[in-house]
Amino acid sequence: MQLSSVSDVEFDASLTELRQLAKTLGFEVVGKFTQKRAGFDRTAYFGTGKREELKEQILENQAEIILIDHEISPSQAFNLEKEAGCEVMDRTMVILEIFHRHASSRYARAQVEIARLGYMAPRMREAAKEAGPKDRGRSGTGGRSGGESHGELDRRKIRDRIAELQEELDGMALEHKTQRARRREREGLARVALVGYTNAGKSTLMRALTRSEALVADKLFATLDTTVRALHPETVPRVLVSDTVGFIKNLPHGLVASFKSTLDEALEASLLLHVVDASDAGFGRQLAVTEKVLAEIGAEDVPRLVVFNKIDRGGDEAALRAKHPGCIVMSAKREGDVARLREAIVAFFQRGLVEAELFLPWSAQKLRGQIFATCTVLEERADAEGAFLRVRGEPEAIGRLREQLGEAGTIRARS
Ligand SMILES: Nc1nc2c(ncn2[C@@H]2O[C@H](COP(=O)(O)OP(=O)(O)OP(=O)(O)O)[C@@H](O)[C@H]2O)c(=O)[nH]1
Ligand SMILES: [Mg+2]
Repeated sequence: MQLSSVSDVEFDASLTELRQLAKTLGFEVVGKFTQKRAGFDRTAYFGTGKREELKEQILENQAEIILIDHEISPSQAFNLEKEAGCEVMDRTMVILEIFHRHASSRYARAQVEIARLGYMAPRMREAAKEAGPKDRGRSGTGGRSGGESHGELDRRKIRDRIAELQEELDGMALEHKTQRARRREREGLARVALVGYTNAGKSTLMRALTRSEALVADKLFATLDTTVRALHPETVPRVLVSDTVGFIKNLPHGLVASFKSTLDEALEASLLLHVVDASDAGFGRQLAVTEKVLAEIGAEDVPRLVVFNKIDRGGDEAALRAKHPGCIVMSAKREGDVARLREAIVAFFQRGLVEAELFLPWSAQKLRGQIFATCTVLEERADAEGAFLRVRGEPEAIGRLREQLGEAGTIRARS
């Protein structure tokens, strides 16, 4: 339904996206049904006359599901479903369903389940209220693949389940945090996170930059888990790149909340690569949505590099450069472009580096590996007591080495 506040272009883009979401779920779109209206009908989303038309179109196309490009209330969904005689899924439900299908790790599965339970609870109440005690097997709106019938669970059980999952998640989040802290300790602070709208090409860039096997697919929300890999070929200091879950317009609130911890990865990065699909006519909106979500999770101050990707498929390179100074315009499919991006990343991390001289006594050789992992060694001399190393690295990394070398090591930061 097109509300009067929504332009035609915006409306079309949103419906195209819904079509893509449907495709991701494996649905075949058989018809499109739109209405311009000042507001939603409170009973059943569409107005009475329009609902009659819709019913006809459903019969004609033998449609099995109606996808609504808004989040609608449980009673609207229920009434529309009853009247149209087929299942109704709203945008939120569609997105939750995709997340549900794509979640593979224990962590992502728990996050998605919390969001789904939060969404389903009021809808199941509605269904139970309307259906009466006889029809208890019904799982409510869009309960298409609920697995075990959540319709059976009463409110309290749902609350308990959410609490239980939350506890499990908190435990895992703590574990992740410890892992991250350990990684930071070991490998330094050079962290880059790929963020951006879903399908922009984040995982493709992850693969190209780290030569890893990240999952790439022409689907929305192919990636739900954060993965971390080192930039390849390796640099000194090692730069770690993480791939994150994509964003979308009207990301369901439950998902924003439950994926926050996954996105902590982005928060802890020193640099965000904001990947944008330059070939998409609606990239401006996608860019804005991503910025908004980044602000919501508190990452608005992390330095970022805007990467306009898929330029091989179209887009106005000169206009992009003029409008976004300092941006990178590229195609993940071109090796030369990926190399340029890599250079830009490395340059970012080398900006703040300092040179220092460091004395490593023969008794402290076990620190040698750490020095080579976190700094570039520019020169090395040895004498009877140990080795002198002239190194370049992050001030923090050098500070850490200084602490560990203690009295024995002499370090003079030259900046
Ligand atoms: N032509 C072209 N296609 C690209 C480019 N980069 C990525 N793609 C394609 O775009 C699709 C989506 O790529 P992904 O890397 O999975 O996108 P993503 O941002 O990780 O998406 P989500 O994980 O769903 O958020 C895939 O079919 C890629 O092959 C590019 O520079 N040019
Ligand atoms: Mg991905």
